[in-house]
Amino acid sequence: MTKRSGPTFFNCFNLRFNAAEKLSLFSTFDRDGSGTVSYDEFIRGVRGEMNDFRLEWVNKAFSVLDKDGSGVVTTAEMSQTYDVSANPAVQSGKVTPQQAIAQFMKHFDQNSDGQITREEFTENYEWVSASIDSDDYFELMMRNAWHIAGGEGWSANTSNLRVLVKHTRSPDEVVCVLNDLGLPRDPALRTMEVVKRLKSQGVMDIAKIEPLRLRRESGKREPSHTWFFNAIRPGFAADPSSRSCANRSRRSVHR
Ligand SMILES: [Ca+2]
Ligand SMILES: [Ca+2]
Repeated sequence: MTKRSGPTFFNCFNLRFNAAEKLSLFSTFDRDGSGTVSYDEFIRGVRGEMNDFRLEWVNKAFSVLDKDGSGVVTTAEMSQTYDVSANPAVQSGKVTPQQAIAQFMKHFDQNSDGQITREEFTENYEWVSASIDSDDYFELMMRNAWHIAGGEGWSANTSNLRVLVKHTRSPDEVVCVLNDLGLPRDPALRTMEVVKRLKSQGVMDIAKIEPLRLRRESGKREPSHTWFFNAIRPGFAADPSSRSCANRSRRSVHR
């Protein structure tokens, strides 16, 4: 769309604006001031921006990834956080874990310099956010995707590791491991590390632990990056099932 074709565009859709309003609208879409509105600029214009609630979750997730607080996420940091072992392509041997991490990094790394800035990370989630109408669902997706424990009711995290802790003096209890990212693969080392992390979160008198996963509630969608990759954005196929978000019960909608 150009400045000249802009008015025709608005008329086609029965959008009645005066000349000044049309010019103002055009300038809003024409982000780079080139005098034309590209498809991406148009989509981005109608997409809008994330609200503060969601932005806070994006920042929390970025902090989980940026372990040294340098302001950028490196491939090494992503490898420590994002587990590719369940990726079907890795399991079938089509790609190596390193290649899977590199592919995952590309979703965020817009300038392809091998690292992800906070701005790149946020921009990616702007697209994801645009196709999610419930803040609760957005929170649940971020908690599960980046293993941020906690949350209440509908937004309660379901992805973090749960373990059955057997105590020597008190009754057994199920405990959520607050930081379950980057655990060793070796079962013995993994158990030792989980016990260490449980102690650091205040769980004492541990005789033995057994892994548990919360059983899924029937009919409850649990968002993950599998879905995340299909979020609506230019160049990506939309996931029709994501429309069902609108039909779910919700506690609050802040967008
Ligand atoms: Ca870093
Ligand atoms: Ca980058």
